[in-house]
Amino acid sequence: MRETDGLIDLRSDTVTKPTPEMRRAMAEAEVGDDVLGDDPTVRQLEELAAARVGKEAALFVPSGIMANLVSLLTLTGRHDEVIVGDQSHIYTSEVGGLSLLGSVFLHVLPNQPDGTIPLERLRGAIRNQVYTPRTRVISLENTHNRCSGAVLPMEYLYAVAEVAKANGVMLHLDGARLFNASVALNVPPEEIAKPFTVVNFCFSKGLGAPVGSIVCGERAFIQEARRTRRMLGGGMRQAGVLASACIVALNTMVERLAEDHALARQLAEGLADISGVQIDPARVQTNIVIFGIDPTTGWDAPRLLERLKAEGILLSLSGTRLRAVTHYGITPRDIDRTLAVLRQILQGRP
Ligand code: TLP
Repeated sequence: MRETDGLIDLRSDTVTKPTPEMRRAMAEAEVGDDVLGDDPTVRQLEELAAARVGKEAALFVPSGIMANLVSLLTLTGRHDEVIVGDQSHIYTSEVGGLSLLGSVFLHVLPNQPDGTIPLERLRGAIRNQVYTPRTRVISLENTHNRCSGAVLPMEYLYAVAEVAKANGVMLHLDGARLFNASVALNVPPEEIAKPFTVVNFCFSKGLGAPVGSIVCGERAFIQEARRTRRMLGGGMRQAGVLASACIVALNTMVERLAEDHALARQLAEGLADISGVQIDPARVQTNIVIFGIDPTTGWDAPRLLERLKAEGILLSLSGTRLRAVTHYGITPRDIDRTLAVLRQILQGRP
C-alpha cells in the first residue's frame, strides 16, 4: 500500500489519487463527444453502474452535488417539496441549490444519530393540500456522512419505502458512499438500491477515481435526467477519459473498502482510550470517524485541527466536532501515529 506523501491526510476520502491502473485506463480510453452520445467508454460505465445497482439506466455526472441536483430536479417541479434530514449533505452542504434552481422546498426533519429519520416523523410530514407544497420525494443518505458514516439498516429502508408507496411519494438515495454501506452490511448494492426510485453514487470518494458520480433509475427517468444535466451545464465531451477511471474503480476498489472500515475502527477504539476525546466507537461502522473534544482539556476542534496540521496530520471539521476519514493510501501506521500525536497534545497543556 502507498504511503501518503509525508502527510497523513484524513480530511476526506475525496483526497485519494488515481491508482496506476486508473491512470493507464485514462491514457488509453476510447473517447467521443458524450454530449452527442458518442463516447463508448461513458456508455460502458453507465451500463456497468446501472447493472451494479439493479436499475435500467444511468447517467454520468461530474460530482455528487450535481448527482443530487439532477436526481431531485428531474423528480420534482414547482410547488413540490423534498423531505431531507437536518444532517443530510443536501441540506447542510449544497448551498440550497435545489430550492434556488428548482423552486423546490426542502422539508427538513431531524436525523437520529444513526442517520435515520423516525418513520412517524416521515409519515406526519407528508402533505398535499391546496395550501401546502406537495411532498414528492423522500431523500435518504447511505452511508450517512455527518452521522459518522452510519449505515442505514435494511429493514429501515424497506419501512420507509412502504411509507413512501402508501403516500404516492418517491424515494431518492444520496448514495455517495453506497458501496461502503454494501461492504459494511455484506449486502449487494442492488439490494440496498432496490427500494429507491433513483439512486446516485460517487466514484471519487472511497472508490478512488479522480472525478465522477452517477445517477441511476428507470430508462425514461434517465432520458429526462439528461436534459436536467444539460441545463446545469454538466454535459461533458470526451468524458471517457474520466469514465475509464470510474470503471476501474468499480471493478477493483470496492472490496478493499473493508480495509478503510477496519482502520476507522482502529482509530475510533484508540480515540475512545484518550482522555478528553468524546466518541462512541460503536457508532463507527464504515470509514468516517467523528469525535468531540471535552472543553475542560482547554482545546476546541478548530484549534486542535490547526495543531494537528502542524504535525502533518490533516483532519476536517464536522459541525463543532472533528472528522477523520480513512481511505486508499492510509496505513495502520498512519492511524497509530495520529493516535500517538493526539494523545500527546491532549495530555500536554494547550
Ligand atoms: N462530501 C464531502 C464534503 O462535501 C463534506 C466529504 O468530504 O465528505 N453526498 C454526500 C453524502 C457527500 O458526503 C458528498 C461530499 C456529496 C454528496 C457531494 O459530492 P461532491 O463533492 O462530489 O459534489
